[in-house]
Amino acid sequence: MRLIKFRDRESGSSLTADHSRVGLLEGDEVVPLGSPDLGPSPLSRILHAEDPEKVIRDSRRGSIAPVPLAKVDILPPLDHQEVWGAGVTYERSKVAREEESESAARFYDRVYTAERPELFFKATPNRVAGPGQPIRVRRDSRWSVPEPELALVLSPSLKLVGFTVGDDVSARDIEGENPLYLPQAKVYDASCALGPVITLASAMPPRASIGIRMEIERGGEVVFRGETSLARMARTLENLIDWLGREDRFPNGVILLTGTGIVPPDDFSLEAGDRVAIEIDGIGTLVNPVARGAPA
Ligand code: DO4
Ligand code: MG
Repeated sequence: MRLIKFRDRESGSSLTADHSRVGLLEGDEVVPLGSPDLGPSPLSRILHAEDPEKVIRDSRRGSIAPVPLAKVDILPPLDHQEVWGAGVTYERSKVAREEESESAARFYDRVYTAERPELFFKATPNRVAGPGQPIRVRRDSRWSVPEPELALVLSPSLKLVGFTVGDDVSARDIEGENPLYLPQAKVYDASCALGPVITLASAMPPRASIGIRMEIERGGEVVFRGETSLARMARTLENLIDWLGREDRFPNGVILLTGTGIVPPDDFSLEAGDRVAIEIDGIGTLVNPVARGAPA
């Protein structure tokens, strides 16, 4: 089952009313989940239930006619969850970070092999772009990249309920200058993208077979293409979840980005007008244009 958070295009983008709804993505149609019991945070209501599939089946019963996907705006698949990130979980990320950071290079090797993973706060929901919405390059960065990452959707009890595609957009020059600048390299408006759907954990392919691919287009041409596989991650998902939950509670659930295994070459930086497409098996493709400057 693939859940989608959406808004009918006709309802406009009024700031005073939340017209968001949740549905099931089936082919190129969205089956809206209609039950009023789902309340004001319907996505969380489903994902945090004891048995999400039962809630979906029950709320599907009274549901209205399917809507063509082409007629809806897809929203980021979260309500009130914080987004956290894990880092240096693939060798490729370790090597790239060692190269970008002269003075702090040894810290990346140390965290790659250490028992404790790197975990950092990444975004509040208002900093997250949905499918088709611009991700941003900071105005004070000359070297920024997208980071395609498998994102875990965790309930308040840290049960792994689903998966989505994540982009941990990062300013490599700011991160490389001094590790104390990491929050500025990572956390700013539209520095994170999520979507297009949440695939329930029960519907995902076997972990070892999950491929992750990224393509970046500039002026209609592909300027970077890369791929990796979840099998190349140096840690287990359960290890990351365990560390995340040691001293923090997440009453609204939490999204955890699991680190990147695809890093463009060092002479590549995102530019305004680029188009980033990240595909993960079992979930789909998250596409975002790139902007620089103040968010709309
Ligand atoms: O410390 C750097 C962040 C690493 C990261 O975001 C990643 O490996 O994906
Ligand atoms: Mg990352």
